Amino acid sequence: MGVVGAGGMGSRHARNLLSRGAVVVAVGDNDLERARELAEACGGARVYADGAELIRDRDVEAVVVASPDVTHAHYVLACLEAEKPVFCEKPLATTVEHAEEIVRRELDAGRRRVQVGFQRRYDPEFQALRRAVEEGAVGRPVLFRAWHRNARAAHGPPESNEAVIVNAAIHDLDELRWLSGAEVEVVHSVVGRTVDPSLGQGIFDLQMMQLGLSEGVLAVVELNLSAGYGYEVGVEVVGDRGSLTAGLPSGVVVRRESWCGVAVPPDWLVRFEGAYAAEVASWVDALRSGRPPWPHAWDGYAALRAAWACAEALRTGRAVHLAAQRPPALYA
Ligand code: ISE
Repeated sequence: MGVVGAGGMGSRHARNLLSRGAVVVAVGDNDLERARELAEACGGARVYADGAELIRDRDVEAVVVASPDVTHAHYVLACLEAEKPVFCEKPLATTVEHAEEIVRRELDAGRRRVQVGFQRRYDPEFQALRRAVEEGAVGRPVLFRAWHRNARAAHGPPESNEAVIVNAAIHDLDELRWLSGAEVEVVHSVVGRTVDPSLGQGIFDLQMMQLGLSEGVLAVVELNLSAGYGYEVGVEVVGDRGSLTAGLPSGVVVRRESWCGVAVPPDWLVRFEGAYAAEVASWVDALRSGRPPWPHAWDGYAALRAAWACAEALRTGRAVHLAAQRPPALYA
């Protein structure tokens, strides 16, 4: 295996690869110090400053891409060119055109080689909620109310509101598609006050997305960069016979000093620790058994298309409609 990007996510994925019995033979990062450190931790892997060179290394059979978002499509396309399987952190690409190109390349090859890091799909609580929805526990789902809160802007001041949607809301858009089995048809975004002045002019730390999905399903998503108290991701599914909720604070209840409660995780690495391990384990197992990887490039593309519709809605202040699309048979 080769890992492109030796930051927090790259190191996490590398660790999870090793615990699943995979061998990491190369690490790439333009911060060579960081790459060396991770390579060392992987038992003396080769170090590359250029991810594209790592992908060409003959000993690298499969690649994890965990580099900055804008580089993802470039590396995924290089992997497809080299006919190597690739696990790509979300987003699959930062432009819809690049995501389309990735899908097109897979269709031409007639083979799925890409898995996208939508780790919520591997979280036991979200999986249980999805099973309950499928089993009809609350009847027909009519509304999804999702919240996605970061204590503070996760990667420093964001470049733009679009970058926030493409980096963070993409998870919520994927979650809605996955939980509902429906496609996003119309979006409208409202933005709120900047709580955190360090975010800079014109960057909003609160976005409310209202969505209409196929089958008449509605959704609202709160994306909050400045929740202040910790990291929380959850969803309530309202059906015509009841409602289901996942992601409420849980765990050991502490009572002390006139206070009672449970801890809230500081960030996604803690909250989704198990899901990150499970998605990488599933990818490794898929490679070993020949099973196609999941979630796939079409999922990455469809969530990104919805994300850019949200960005357009935010920019124009108008509702944006998306033409219906059906995934090609390769992604059925
Ligand atoms: C971050 O990049 C992630 O992927 C987290 O899962 C997400 O919750 C956070 O908002 C993103 O910035």
